[in-house]
Amino acid sequence: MHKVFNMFLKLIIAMFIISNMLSCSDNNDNIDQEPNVILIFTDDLGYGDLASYGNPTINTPNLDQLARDGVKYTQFYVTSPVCSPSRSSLLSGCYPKRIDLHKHVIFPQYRYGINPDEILLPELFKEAGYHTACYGKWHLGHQEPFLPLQNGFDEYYGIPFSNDMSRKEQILRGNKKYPHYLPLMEGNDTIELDPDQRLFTKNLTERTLGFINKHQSDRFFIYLAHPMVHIPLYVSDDFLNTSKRGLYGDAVEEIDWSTGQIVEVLKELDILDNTLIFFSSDNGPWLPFKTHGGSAGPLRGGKGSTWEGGMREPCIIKWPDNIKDAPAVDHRVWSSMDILPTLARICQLNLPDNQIDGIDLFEKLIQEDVLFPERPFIYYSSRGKIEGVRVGKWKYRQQKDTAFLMNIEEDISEQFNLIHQFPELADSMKMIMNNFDKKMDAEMRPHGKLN
Ligand SMILES: [Ca+2]
Repeated sequence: MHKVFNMFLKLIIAMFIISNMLSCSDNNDNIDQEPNVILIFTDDLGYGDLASYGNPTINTPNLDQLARDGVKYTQFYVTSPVCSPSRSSLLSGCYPKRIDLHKHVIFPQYRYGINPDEILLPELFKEAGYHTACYGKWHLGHQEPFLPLQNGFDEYYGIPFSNDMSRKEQILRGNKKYPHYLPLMEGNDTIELDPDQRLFTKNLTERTLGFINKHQSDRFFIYLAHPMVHIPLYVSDDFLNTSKRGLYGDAVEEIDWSTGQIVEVLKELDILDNTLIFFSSDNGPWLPFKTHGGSAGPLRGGKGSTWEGGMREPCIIKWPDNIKDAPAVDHRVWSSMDILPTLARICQLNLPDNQIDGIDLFEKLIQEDVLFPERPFIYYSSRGKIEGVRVGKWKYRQQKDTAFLMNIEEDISEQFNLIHQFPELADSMKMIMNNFDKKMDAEMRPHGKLN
């Protein structure tokens, strides 16, 4: 048994090292001009919530068009089934545990956040001369050292944590003693408490369009992190009662509208061809909220769980025309941690000195018939506990005393536990998972803390 495991592990490590070496080659032939980048990151949107991912009742024509003009990824993962840890990976390229942000979300009473010493994606863009803006939900710490302006963004407008962490909203839900207000922030200043959430999507879109207009002749990086469709759901009057899927559908459709507006402005300014647009969500749908939560489509589970529904997300990328000749549907496995190093390659940014977990997939992403490097993908629970690993088509998952082994490619809904058929494989994967976690324990860098 031990022999099988050792061989399996050695094979994976060797493949990982080789692929890292390959992806570090210096070929930027396809890039003759560094593109603008817009990352659109929604909140709690499920794998099955867009028409292009099979939703029958939510109309998302603009996102569907983006998927047709670009690439639709079917096996894109985030690193946590909840907000703060997942967001930390997108901007740092690391597993949340490496930067000590794995233990659930940051609540208003907490006094920690992303360590200001971590070098985040916006800092890389800023250093390379890009104009940078963050609009929407931050959730990586709400005291000044942790906020966007101190971490690479020229501009920030939005809320520093989740939209349900609001006194007004909690009172509506019967929680009369809730002491915290939801700040609406402009830069480092709070400009309003418990703001009117019906205007969120619209206002954030206007900010985004304004920034694009202002910097149309330069290069820009925009992180548009919609607070929707996290509960409580709100839409502007134009979208209220307009979808077949109730308020949740209305909110998704307003985000779809927003994306359409952005594409339209880029087109008008004649910079769409040289802009990379990425669209995804921080974690899966919040299922207990029933019709106010989304759908993971064929995937099992949702927000908060390490079943696929919690961590596999819709992902669409509209590539700049000179980089990739889309369209395509891409079934290869990758994650939000790979965004930072891949964008660093495309946009000629210097990588951080600190170790990261994501890898530069540029060379492979622009080709359609090559495999991505085989490497384990690790599933951490909402509270940062190790719960699973995926290697190729196999997923091992352990929750409390129950262990599962699933063939994810043949069993997308995780209905068939094959652990008794392949006990040695399960043992090997469990070992990979636990060894990875030990490595993270040893290499973890501290989060930022107020005295
Ligand atoms: Ca979320």
